Amino acid sequence: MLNRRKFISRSAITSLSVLFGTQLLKNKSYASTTPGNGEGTKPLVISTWRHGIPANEEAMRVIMEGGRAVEAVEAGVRVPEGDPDNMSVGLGGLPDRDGKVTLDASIMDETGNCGSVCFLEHIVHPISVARLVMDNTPHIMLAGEGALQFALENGFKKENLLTPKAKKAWEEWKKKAKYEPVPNIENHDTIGMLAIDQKGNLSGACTTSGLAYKIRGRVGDSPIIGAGLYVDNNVGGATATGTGELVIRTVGSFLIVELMRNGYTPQAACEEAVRRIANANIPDIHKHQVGYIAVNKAGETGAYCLKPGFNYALFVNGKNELVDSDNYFK
Ligand code: SD4
Repeated sequence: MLNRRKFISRSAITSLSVLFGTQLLKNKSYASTTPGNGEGTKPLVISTWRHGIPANEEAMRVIMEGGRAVEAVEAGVRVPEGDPDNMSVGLGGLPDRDGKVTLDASIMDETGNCGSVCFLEHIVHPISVARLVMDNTPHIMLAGEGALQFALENGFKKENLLTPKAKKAWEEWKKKAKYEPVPNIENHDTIGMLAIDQKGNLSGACTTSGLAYKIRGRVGDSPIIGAGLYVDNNVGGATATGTGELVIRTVGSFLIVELMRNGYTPQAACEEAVRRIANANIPDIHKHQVGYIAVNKAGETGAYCLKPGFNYALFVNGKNELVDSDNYFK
């Protein structure tokens, strides 16, 4: 039980942070200059990178047929997962430095339920395994061998995910990189997706083969609830792409949702989360990319990234378009 002194000091801290938060909101540099799509239109699907366009298409089809947002995001991100030409998600993803494809994925629904898998091998659709963890177990995250065993017990097929194209890229990398891990590989991109269905409910999904040529066993932000993905149906959702280590250490997606809870627009919240990373004294920060997308309960969207090059797909009002994100390092 809290004693009185502890209670008072905790209340003081809470009041200070509330005051500080209010002050941040009044401070112009923390207010958004980019209003997202501003319209707040629903239903809506938003997802990271160009592969978000066909993924959004599938997610919106599910929503228009009356499906739940959680069903839509699962169906949507399965599109790039199953595409052998997509070298950053599921089948055909670039391997770790030992030539093994290891996958991370997470999903979160409108009730706050969530599930994830990490360091999973041989399964084309890790997002569907994450959904089963969420729906059919008392747990949230399954890892490696155990996640694979669970998938196989539930009817998933064991497959070779290393396509000839990804194997060739890995062999080339080994020659030049002399087997050194690298912090970030351009064009190696996760799909994070957020959707609002016809009932106005929010869900999200995030799936990736992680950083290319990572050390075996490395897990990124994508399967970590609060880092790579977070959804609160009363507030909004956020998801991340880029160097997962930077997202994990700043708990990026949870931060964005909490900022929105405190009155930030999705755009201002994404900007603040990127600013935290930019100001965190990270060596060689300019070598890294992190991109966030967010949506609030009203259907307003936002996106922001560290450096130029991040884009996202937004499907709203019958139009599914690729949008360039604004960035911190100009
Ligand atoms: C990770 N965030 O594993 C993922 C990788 C990624 O652009 O998104 N790369 O850290």
